[in-house]
Amino acid sequence: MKTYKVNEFIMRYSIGNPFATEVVVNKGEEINRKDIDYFQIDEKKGFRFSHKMDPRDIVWGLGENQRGMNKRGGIYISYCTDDSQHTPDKKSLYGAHNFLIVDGEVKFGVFVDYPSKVTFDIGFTHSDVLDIVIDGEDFDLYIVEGVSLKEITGQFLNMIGEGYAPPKWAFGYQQSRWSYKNAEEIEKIVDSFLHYDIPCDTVYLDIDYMERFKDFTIDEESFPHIEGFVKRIKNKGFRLIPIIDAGVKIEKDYDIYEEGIANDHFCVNEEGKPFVAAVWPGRVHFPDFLRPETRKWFGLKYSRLIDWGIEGFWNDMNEPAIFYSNKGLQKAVEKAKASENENLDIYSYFELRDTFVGLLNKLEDHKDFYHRVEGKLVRHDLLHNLYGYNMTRAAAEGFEEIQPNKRFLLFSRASYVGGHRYGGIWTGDNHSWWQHLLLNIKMMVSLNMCGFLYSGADTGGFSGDVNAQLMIRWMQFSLFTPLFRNHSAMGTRRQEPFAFDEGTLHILRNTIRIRYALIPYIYSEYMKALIHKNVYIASLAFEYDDTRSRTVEDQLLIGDSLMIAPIYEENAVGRYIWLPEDMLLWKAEDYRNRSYEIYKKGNIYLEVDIQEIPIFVRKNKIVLLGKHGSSVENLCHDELEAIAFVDDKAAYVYYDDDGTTKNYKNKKYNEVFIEIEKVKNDFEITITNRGNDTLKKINFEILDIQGNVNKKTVEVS
Ligand code: MIG
Repeated sequence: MKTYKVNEFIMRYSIGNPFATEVVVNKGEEINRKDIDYFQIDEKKGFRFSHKMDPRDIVWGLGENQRGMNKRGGIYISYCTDDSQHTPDKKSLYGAHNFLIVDGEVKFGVFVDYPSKVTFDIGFTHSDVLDIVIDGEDFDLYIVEGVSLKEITGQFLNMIGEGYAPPKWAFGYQQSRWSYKNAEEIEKIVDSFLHYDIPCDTVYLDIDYMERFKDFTIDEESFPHIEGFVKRIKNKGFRLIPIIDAGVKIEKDYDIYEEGIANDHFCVNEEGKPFVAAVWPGRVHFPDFLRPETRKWFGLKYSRLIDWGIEGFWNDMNEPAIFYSNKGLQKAVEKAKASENENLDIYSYFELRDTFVGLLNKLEDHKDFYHRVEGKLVRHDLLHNLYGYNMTRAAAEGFEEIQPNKRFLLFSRASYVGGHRYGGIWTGDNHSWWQHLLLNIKMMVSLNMCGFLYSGADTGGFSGDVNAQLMIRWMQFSLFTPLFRNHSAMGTRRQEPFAFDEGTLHILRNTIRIRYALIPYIYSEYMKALIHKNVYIASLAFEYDDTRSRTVEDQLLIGDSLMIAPIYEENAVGRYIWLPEDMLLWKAEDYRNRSYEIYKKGNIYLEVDIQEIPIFVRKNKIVLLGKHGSSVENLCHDELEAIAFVDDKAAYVYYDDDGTTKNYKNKKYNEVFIEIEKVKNDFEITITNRGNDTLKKINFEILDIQGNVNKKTVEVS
């Protein structure tokens, strides 16, 4: 073991010969130390790191995973998995996010940089022991120190590099569904949004747009004259976002396939021949995204769609998902043939059935193919968690060459820590279940801690039929997540806002409009979090240190000023809420008619009607609001509303930029500094404008602790 000091907060313990995942750039300076803080190490089989937890310790993190914000009580396995049944007993989902924080009297963070299987047993086997088991002997383990949850997270985010900024329009509402089968149907969706006057920025193209599920192709029968079509939809104010899958169809004369073969871009089997697996298009090869040459080749292919006028993509099936391999299928078929004349009983019947079911995403198949890393063959399962990460990296690196200064929308299903630099993620195939709304709420905290700020779930649920109530409650939550997309599976109940009854449509319209009205705040908070290496969504524990606040699992902080308490139970007419300090409640319904109530610190039961969204403004904080528009680009921000809850003094920095380029990286953004101070019985407002040429005035509604409202308008120069 070698020890390195990365900086004054972070130590790296390097075991064996770790694979270059390229997640951490600054590897630190070697120092002479042979023991590791916080953990006991057992090297018998693989490596086991054990830490004794205090009964009150909370364990945060692990990104995309099941269970609570507090991960205690479960086992979690980092091994990117395409499993569409996100039931509470599942140990792996699509991401591998090996960062956690033990938070108690003693606090520290751990990041395991290892691209294959890592098991986190967090008090499951022994209730007071955290065990991290690494199935390998070459990895880096980082220990991150700091005085608070917030500081440790900040140090970690700082170490893994600046996150991805989507274009500003990607903060609008997005409509998706698997089965929009042709151009006409897409246009009908677009026209419905316009007809019903519901803001929306994008419509998605799922696999239905491709010619027989082949990447970078278009089905010309269903989508004739694609360029003109993209333009027409764009003129109506919408962008089309196509899906790209990981597997490349094996088909003679399909140019991507031919080029891949000619230039050795595909993963290979033991004999060095391209590995064959089956996914959507039937048999495919997998591009070897771990090779820079292959990333470059594949990444530049996106230009084909960019030439049609496309500005955003989602990368799917990149765990990679495998329906079956030739070997697996052959075995299963042989088994079926052999049992043709058998009297299948309960055991043999289920065994036969499971042979077929088990063809999906088999670990054995991962051991049958290889990547070529610097001329050497490396078995896929040993690098598995880097596949989706590198597919998304390929796309991002491609965009960088195609249009270096343009921000594209990009997000992925599979991911690894570090992937947040290239794109966002969505949380895959959830269900239209209330439990998955709650899971979504909890997961946003750990995703943010791992850097995935641009993330969100399929709003309304992917599988299964959603009812109006769940759709409303889910929308009321997702309006706070940066990626705000309604997506559903083929064959399920339609879940566009206008697929419901009139009353529901009315509520959904108002809900989406609230999102658009909040864009000045949401975008500002997102970009500040990105630039300053903070989270955008956090648990209350990030700001409040009392026991009650530290254990609240169903309320969230959104940016610096807001706390939300979503409704996530069927037929609920209200809920219990913990107020960690005095707060101002805005029960949002139609954002243009606002009323407020002040609540004292403590527990409350709040009645919440179906059309209401409880939004709390924290003490001495300010939130900015504009008006809605049909799309983000149609928002007008020359006049803003400020809701402030001020005891003595409040301050806010309103960030904005061009929303389309990467110039913000060179400090080309504008900031408006707002300060409110209570002076005797009045409030003094100071505004300093650094470069915002749009904003002309702000209308303030300032509430004090007693609930007195003070209205003022201030010109901005
Ligand atoms: O096996 O492209 O998670 O969002 O709609 C299903 C079809 C493949 C899985 C994605 C989902 C997408 C679906 N895909």
